[in-house]
Amino acid sequence: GTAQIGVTGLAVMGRNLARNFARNGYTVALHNRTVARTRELVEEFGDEGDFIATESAQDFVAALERPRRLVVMVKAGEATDAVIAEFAPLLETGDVIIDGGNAHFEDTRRRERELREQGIHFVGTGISGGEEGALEGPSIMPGGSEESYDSLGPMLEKISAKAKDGAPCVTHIGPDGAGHFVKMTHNGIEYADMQLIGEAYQLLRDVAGYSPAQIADIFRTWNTGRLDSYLIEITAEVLSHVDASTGEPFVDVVLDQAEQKGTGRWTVQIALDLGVPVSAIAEAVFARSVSGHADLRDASRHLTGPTARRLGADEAAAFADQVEQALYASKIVAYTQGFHEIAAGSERYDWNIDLGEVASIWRGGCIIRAAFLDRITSAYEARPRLPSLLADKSFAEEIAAAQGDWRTVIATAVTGGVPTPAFAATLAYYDSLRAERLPAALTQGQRDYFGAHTYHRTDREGTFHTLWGGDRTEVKS
Ligand code: 2AM
Repeated sequence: GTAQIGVTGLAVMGRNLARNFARNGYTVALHNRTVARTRELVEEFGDEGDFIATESAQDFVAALERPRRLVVMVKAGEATDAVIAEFAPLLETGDVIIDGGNAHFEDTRRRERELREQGIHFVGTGISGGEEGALEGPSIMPGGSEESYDSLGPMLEKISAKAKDGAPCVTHIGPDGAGHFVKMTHNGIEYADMQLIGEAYQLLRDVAGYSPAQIADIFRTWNTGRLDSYLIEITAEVLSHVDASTGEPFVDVVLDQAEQKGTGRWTVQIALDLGVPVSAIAEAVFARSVSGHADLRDASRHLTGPTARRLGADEAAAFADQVEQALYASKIVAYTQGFHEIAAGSERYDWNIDLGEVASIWRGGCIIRAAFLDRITSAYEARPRLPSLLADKSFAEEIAAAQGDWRTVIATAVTGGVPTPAFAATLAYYDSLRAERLPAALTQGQRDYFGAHTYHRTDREGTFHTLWGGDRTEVKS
């Protein structure tokens, strides 16, 4: 065969990825279960590059130069297993299967193990940037073997997004499921970022009294500063959009029940298993869940709250500046939590993930791309073993400068009855980490009282238990 890469699964993500490869000068073999999709792609976009359209698994495999590189772009789950089962018997030692779907990293670990026995490299790959990213240059997070990256890396570097300094937004994340784990956490961070932006919007609306159009302008201003990011940019676009059929702000005619596909939920489930406190991501997932409980919300509308005090114009402008501070501080904490989860996953599964590289390849192409990620990259470059982003001096200083406003904004939300679960969770995390003493000592006492679960002391080595039901003497256990 003569194709350097093949793509099977030609729905919009697969189609755009195939076109991206072709536009970058690669010969791309095409395959799809339903052949009409393959024909459509060639009809519509065939002049963009060299495509080899195939109509059977055998022809597809035969079209590929060796070692073969097949990108699978089907729905995560059973479809991925079905496609692997179809192609694996046709492949040979050294061939590479790339799964570009949003697979659960545990599935990726299993598939990698099974295919490795056959001598096939399985590269679970996170791809972020949506449909446009797939076509114009996504952020790419490949896992799998080092060897697979040797043959695949240069091609991925070519089709990937480039950061402002020209660096390709792709790196070999680590073995087996590392790439899909990092993509999962990327999405978790995205949930937190979106929720924080949503809470900032709600405060500007309900406390400051700004209209969606005015808030769009505020976000546009923020987007010229340290909050410069794709999510802030599109938030301004959504907020300034007016619904054609009613003339109302678009955001006022959309049903306020957020949906989710699962990667945010996975991020939290895995964090629970790893014992990593990703409270901002958890609150973001729960906030979507709360929004979707229409019956519960209907039944609760009569519950009382405080009477909101609307701010005057000068006060509102000052408050908007404070919300910017709060959003920035909360964002630092949300990313701190997400990177902690990646570090914990890397430790648990022996992936040896370079956190600075992860921040670096998120600088372009992906949904959470932001000027801020340059800062995270620098923080890890300065100290590769940084235990937490909050341990970085410049982030700590920025939070120190923001924290007065951060606290005021959250206090205002609480007294005004505006729900800000993610803002509050990030501040609580920050204060928990700073605290000299936590009530965990009391928790240990309670556990020892009702369950003889024992405790450690601050002043002596050993495990202790107090005879709560007896004379309350302390015994070593
Ligand atoms: P289709 O066009 O034949 O439906 C997104 O659904 C993509 O995944 C489509 O290209 C779809 O092919 C493909 N797909 C879904 N389930 C599949 C399966 N079990 N085997 C092969 N391709 C599948």
